[in-house]
Amino acid sequence: MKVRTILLADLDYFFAQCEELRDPTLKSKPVVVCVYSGRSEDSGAVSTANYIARKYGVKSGIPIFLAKKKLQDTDAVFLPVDHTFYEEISDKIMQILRGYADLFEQVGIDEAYLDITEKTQGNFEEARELAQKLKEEVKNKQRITCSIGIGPNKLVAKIAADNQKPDGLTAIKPEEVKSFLFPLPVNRLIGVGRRNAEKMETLGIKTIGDLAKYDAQRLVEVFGKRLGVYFHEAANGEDDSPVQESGETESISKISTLKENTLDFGLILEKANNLCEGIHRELSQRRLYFKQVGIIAVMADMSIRSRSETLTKATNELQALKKTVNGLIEKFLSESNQEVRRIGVKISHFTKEHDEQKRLTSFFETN
Ligand code: TTP
Ligand code: MG
Repeated sequence: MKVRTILLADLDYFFAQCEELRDPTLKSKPVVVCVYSGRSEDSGAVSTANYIARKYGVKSGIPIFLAKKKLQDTDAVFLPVDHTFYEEISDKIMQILRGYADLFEQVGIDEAYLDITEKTQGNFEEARELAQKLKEEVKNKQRITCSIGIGPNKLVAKIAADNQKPDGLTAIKPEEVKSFLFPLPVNRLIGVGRRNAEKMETLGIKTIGDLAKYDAQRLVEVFGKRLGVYFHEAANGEDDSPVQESGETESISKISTLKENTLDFGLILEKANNLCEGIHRELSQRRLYFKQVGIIAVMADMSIRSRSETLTKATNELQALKKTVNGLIEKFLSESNQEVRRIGVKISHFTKEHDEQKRLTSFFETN
């Protein structure tokens, strides 16, 4: 397989950094950005916090009252989320990042993958220089710092970016992947949540290296085929998922509130299946094929989580939609320790029926 050079840029403590940008006097204080649920004055959860607040143990997802307690003797500032403002800044930064990439894929509001294989001719020293330039441009033009990971694939780039924060830069060459990954705790792998990590611990797996060396067949027996195979490959630093340009930004999504907050797979799936049917009706009317499927979960504390999967081939089938959503929810719940309040389904990366048929025809003609 061709050696690729993939870069992940993750903006540092993003919402809180945006607030510091708007009011530079905040820079010397703990800053906590909050999602207030409105049920009572301090109910809700922390969206993110700057690094000063993090020193006191404040982090994404904890209750606001707990953050207040941890910061009670400080001059901490608590602010409500202002998505419109953060999106404006994010859009400008993403535009800069796009200019450095052969292929560009934005993930969420503050992260993007860049395939820079051609731009750097597969040379990791050049990749490092490109990353340095990119960081400087973002800092000079938008006054925002970011942390960057570089690796031979998206999986390694992502873990590398988490290696040094804030304002970090970590580049892992293909021959360094194993020595970089193996000593890390197994929960640093995307997809290994608390529950899976606990299960692994009972098998004697503590580090990514332990997981990589564990019998692959046995992993499949314990975690099922999809996850078992994924864990084996991921722990060995293997990942061939492409950096995916999002052609049309258009998507179809539906979201619905559950009867009660729950972690019950059956209840959540039933609701999600109804949403799939509604989405599929709209899809059929518009004669579209989709290639990406996502789920959105609003948790009991009102925080929002999402997961998505890119299919190997575009489809318009309800069964394929339901099956993918089923898999995403199952994996999501295995990693979640909090109850779900609302569940949503989203499809995107559309192609037209007409184009899909044309592609098939040319496939048959050339084969
Ligand atoms: P992250 O990149 O996960 O976090 P961060 O940018 O705040 O911090 P880091 O320096 O570690 O990258 O998430 C990006 C933004 O998404 C974050 O600023 C706020 C929001 N967010 C939530 O609202 N809830 C959450 O649970 C998380 C993890 C993030
Ligand atoms: Mg970030």
